[in-house]
Amino acid sequence: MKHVSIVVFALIVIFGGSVTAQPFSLPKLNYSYDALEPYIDAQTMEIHYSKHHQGYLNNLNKAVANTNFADWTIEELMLNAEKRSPAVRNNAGGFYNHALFWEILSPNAQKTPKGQLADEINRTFTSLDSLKRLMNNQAATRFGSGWVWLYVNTDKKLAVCSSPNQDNPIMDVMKGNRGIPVLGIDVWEHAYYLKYQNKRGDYLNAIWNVVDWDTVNKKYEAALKDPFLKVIEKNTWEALKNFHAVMAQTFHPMEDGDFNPIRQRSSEMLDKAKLLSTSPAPNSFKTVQITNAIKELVDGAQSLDKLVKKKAKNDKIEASLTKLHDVFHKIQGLCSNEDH
Ligand code: MN3
Repeated sequence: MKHVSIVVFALIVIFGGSVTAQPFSLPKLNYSYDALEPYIDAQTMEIHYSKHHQGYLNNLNKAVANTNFADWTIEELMLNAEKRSPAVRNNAGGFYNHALFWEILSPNAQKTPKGQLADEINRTFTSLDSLKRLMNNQAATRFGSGWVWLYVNTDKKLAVCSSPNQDNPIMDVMKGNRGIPVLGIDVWEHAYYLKYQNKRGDYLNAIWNVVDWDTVNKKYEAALKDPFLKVIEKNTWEALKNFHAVMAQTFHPMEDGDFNPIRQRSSEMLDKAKLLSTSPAPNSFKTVQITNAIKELVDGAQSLDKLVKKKAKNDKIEASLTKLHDVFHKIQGLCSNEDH
């Protein structure tokens, strides 16, 4: 027994230590470096996977080590990329984007989409060929390094966009093009230069031969149910964000005993609450519960503003703002997936 516990303890020290130091690891490549020949050459594949992707991974692990976001998932890092360092943004993107890229490429690629994805492509882009033309065009006109994306947006519709560097539609930095990627094409020179040199267009025409629509189809079905789609929908609800800003900048000072911000901004808070109630909510949040909670928010902001205008005492203001803060958090909770 004693020996067993010593061995278990030693294993915990060895593996437990390495897991916390290196939260992310390189996903396995499911085919050999030469498997995508002649469309993507073996040397490009080897350098791209073992040097570039490995490099993003190493730098990501370095960038998150010993930070307060060291245990965040890759999605959480990307959803909150704007406030992180460029090292986190670039390497989280580089790590995630390449993992997706290897996954959607295959030497035995299914050449056309099927089922619901095929219907959606025809409905949105008229045909697979016109989708390819649109993506090739966005890839060709992307200045410098970047990606072109087919993604599911917050209305659960397909959309195409391109991004600079290693950004992608999950990231908060991608204003107006947010969603879950289902197909990404790397248009950095490191993805094609050895074989195609400056002829990015030839690389783009060739790569469709190894894009596996069977995998893209699975990505599409998963994206429609992805809980992060709802997080993006909530985070892009401008009226809610604008109300939140005034709430945060008045409630927290009040908690510290400073009533000046709320006494100066109660009418602004009422205006933001009214805007929230009159502007259309995102599709997922058009529920009776949320609509009623927003009405409650407008009523609460109205009473608070009246108290401020009457120059009421601090304890009255505090009770009213605390109640309003609770209503706001009720709305936040109703918009999140707190039920699972
Ligand atoms: Mn690359």
